[in-house]
Order: sequence, then C-alpha cells, then structure tokens
Amino acid sequence: MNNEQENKKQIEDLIKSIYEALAKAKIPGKVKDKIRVELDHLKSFTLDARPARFAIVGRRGAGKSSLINAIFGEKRAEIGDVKARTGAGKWHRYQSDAGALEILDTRGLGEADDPEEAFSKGTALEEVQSSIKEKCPDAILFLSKAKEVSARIDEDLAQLLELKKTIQEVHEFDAPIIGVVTQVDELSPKSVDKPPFDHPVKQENIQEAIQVLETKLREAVSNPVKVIPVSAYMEFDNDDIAYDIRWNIDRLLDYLIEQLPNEAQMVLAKLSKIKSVQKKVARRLGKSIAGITGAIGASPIPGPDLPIITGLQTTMIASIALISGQKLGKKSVIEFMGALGVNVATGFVLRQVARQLVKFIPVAGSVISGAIATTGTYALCEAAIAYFIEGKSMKQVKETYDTEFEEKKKEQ
Ligand SMILES: Nc1nc2c(ncn2[C@@H]2O[C@H](COP(=O)(O)OP(=O)(O)O)[C@@H](O)[C@H]2O)c(=O)[nH]1
Ligand SMILES: [Mg+2]
Repeated sequence: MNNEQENKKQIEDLIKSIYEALAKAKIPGKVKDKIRVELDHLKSFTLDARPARFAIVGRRGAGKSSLINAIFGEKRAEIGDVKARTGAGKWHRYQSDAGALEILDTRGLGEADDPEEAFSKGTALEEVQSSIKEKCPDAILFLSKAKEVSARIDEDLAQLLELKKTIQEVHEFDAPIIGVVTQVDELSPKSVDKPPFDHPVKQENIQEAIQVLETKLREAVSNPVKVIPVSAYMEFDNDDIAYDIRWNIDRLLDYLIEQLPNEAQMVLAKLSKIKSVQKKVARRLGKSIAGITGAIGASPIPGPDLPIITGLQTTMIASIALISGQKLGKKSVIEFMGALGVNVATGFVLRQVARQLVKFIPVAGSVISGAIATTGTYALCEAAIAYFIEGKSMKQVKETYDTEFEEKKKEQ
C-alpha cells in the first residue's frame, strides 16, 4: 500500500470504529441520533469520496481541453485536437497522481452548422443520453469564448436545455449550471495579456462579456446562472509548465466545489493543488466534525465516550492530510498530534485509535464538554491546514493551534 491508500484505509477504520463506539456509548438516544446524522455527513465527504463529474457544453475551440488542463495544472487533455470527435458524447476520465475528474463532452449536438458533423447529430444525442443514464453529472459547465458570447451560441443554449432536461428526466436531478467565459486574455486591450488583467478597460470588457452570457443563460433556463470569467492558457514543456496565464481558475473551482455533493469535493480540491481551494474544503470538514461535538452540546461527555471525539478529530486530520496531497510519511499524522501535545491523542493514534475505540478503558477525570471539544476541533482544523496544506513548521503550527483555541474559546 502506498501512503495514500494507507491514509484512506486509516480513515475507513476510524469511521467504522466511531460508528461502533457510538452504538455502545452511554449518551442519550436523541443526541446519538444527531451525532449519527453528522457522522453520515462526514462519511460522505471522506469514505464515499469520488471524482467530480462535469458535463461540458461548448463548441470546438471554446477551450474545454485547456480548462481541464488548467484545473489539473498539468497537461491531461489534448489541445486543439483535430480529431474533434474523439471522446465526445462519452464519459472520459482524466487522471493525475493527485486524483481524477470525469468529463462528459457533449460537443456535436450544437455544431450542426458543420456539414461534416450534421449527419451524426442524432447519434451524438443518443450517445450523450446513454452516458447520462450511466452516470449523473454533478454540474453542467457552459463554456463560451469571451469574444464570442454575443454570437453563435443559440444552438449551444438549445443543447444546454436538452441536456438539463435529460438529466432531470433520468435522475430527477436539477443539475447546477455554471457559465464560464473563457479566454478573457483575448479581450482588448490585448497588450494587457497577463493576469490579473487589472486594466480598467480590460475589466470593463470582461464584465460586459459576463453580463451578455448571464442574460442569455437566464433567458434560456429561466433562472439566474452564475458566470465566471477565466483564462486557462498554459504551455507545457514535457511535464513542466513553460508558460502560465491562468486567471480565476481558483475562483471557478471554489464555486464548483460549493455546488458539488459532499462526495465529489475532496478529490477535486486535492487534484487542483490550489491551496485556497483545499483550505476551503478542509474547513468544511472541520465544520462537519464540529457539528458532531456541537450536537453533544454543553453536557459533559463521559470518559468512556471520549474516544469518539478523538477518533473524529483524528479522522479530520487524516482527511486534511489527504486533501493536501503531500507525500507524507506514514507517521505524519501521529507526529502532528503528538507535537501539538494534544492530550487526548496520546496512545490513541490512527489504527490504535480505531482499535481502542471499542474497548476503551475509562481514565479518571477525563471528562470534557462538547463545547470544549468543538473549540479543540476548530483549533486542530486550523493547525492541520497550517501544517499539511500551507507546509508551515511545527513551531508555527503550535502557535496557530494555541491562538485559534483561545480565540474560539472566547466566541463560545
Ligand atoms: N489565449 C487563450 N487561448 C486559449 C485559452 N484557452 C484555450 N485557448 C486556445 O484555444 C484553442 C482551443 O482550445 P481547446 O482547449 O483545444 O478547445 P476545445 O476544442 O474546446 O477543447 C487552442 O489553441 C488553445 O490554446 C485561453 O484562456 N486563452
Ligand atoms: Mg478539446
């Protein structure tokens, strides 16, 4: 097993043990039920984690392949593929060491203006429909070149509606639509060709493109649709990035992750390698765990039930380590907790936590309230972010933990 598999296995063991420990815990039934709901929530984030699935609408040249590469920060898709039909209509899995992304390129339905492609329009439609039956997209991305938002997109909009309708019919799922204005670097003034493109005229032109697309999308689906402008252009020299004018990909990812079901958030955050995105998901996880201790409320947790909390916090830390995608030694999570001097962690680390959870021997005086546990959870979450995602030193991490703990305590 490699580190990542090991890490996943540990999370699996931990969560299973927490369920078992919870069943045996001497906490009121109502509180138990609340904890179980939160635990299911946590499980959806971690154990059930899977690649995100996006259906993409956008004609040839809109920048679909480039966007995929921009998300990975690696060359995964062929740019300007001449064999335009390759992969269209079928789910395609893009994979890097950091994770996978599943894309359904629906191109072909809207491009009937090309006589060569017109003949297969019916086939393309059937293919997309059968792909949707196979797997439900989490969201639809509608891509339009910044310079073309005012033209040539009516057929694409019709295609978008068709796609949305099919998803609704097959899965009874109202798929979120995200409009993406691509290639904003191409808007004038072209001399401003590097991010953050903060020339007033350029920004005006970007805003105008957003507005045009927003209006068209709203009219088409009779609902407001979020539109995000991006530049996705990168050049690669073998595996190295030789040129990079990506802009706003982080914002797009942040927004996408918000729209995704819990299961699809972790893998996308990890593969993006974008720290701000990873932090956001880590904090969402922290909140989920804090929700569990919050469910316990102010009532003291009896000693025998403490490992539930330790187990949850350890799960959180292991998950944040996983999101960060850092190549970490097996012991990192253990070292991390130990170095923080997290009292409850002593002797209850990872696998050990898992094993001991079920046969815990009460320790005199080990009673804490849910409120204190919640404070500790938030502080631990920030500390884990600082260590695993931001790569800070253990000394800095300790400071973060102490400051966070004191601050959260005041908020209680
Ligand atoms: N300037 C610029 N060019 C881009 C950008 N994204 C894609 N392109 C170029 O547009 C062309 C088509 O891009 P591609 O990703 O293959 O589009 P697809 O057909 O939708 O997959 C290629 O020449 C890309 O290099 C961008 O953000 N800025
Ligand atoms: Mg392409």
